[in-house]
Amino acid sequence: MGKKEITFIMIKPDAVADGHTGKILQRIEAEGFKIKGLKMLRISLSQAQKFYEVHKERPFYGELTQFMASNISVVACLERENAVLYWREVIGATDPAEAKENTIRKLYARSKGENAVHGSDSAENGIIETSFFFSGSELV
Ligand code: FUP
Repeated sequence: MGKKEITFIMIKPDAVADGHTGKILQRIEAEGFKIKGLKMLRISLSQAQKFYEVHKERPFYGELTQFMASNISVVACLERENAVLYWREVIGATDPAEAKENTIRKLYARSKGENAVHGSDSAENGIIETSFFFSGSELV
């Protein structure tokens, strides 16, 4: 058996606005994740800019950060064996046109830029990104 790991995920403004929040939370539980923290919020532009700072020089940075601050998101910390890679399998490729059947992005994303969900890319970032949005007392 693999080791338990945490990952940080977001249900982005497109998926919340399009009414997919409940189905995505149901999928999270069906895939065997334990929800360690969960909240709904409107991410500020400065939070979005800081969160995606790694993409600062990329041409899509402005659009991406404005989109993330445009409406309500759901943020969560999930625990599971191999949580980081498993969640990235469940969500599929960044561009929904390239995502496999039945992945969350294939099912629900609007486009490559408005792609329904986020998932950390490493166990280390799972911890860093979780602490960006959650204090210790907000996690079980
Ligand atoms: P992912 O790890 O799949 O979320 O993808 P990246 O970290 O590469 O990109 C982060 C976000 O930037 C994506 F979710 C959407 C946005 N993005 C674009 O809008 N255009 C691109 O070409 C690549 C990423």
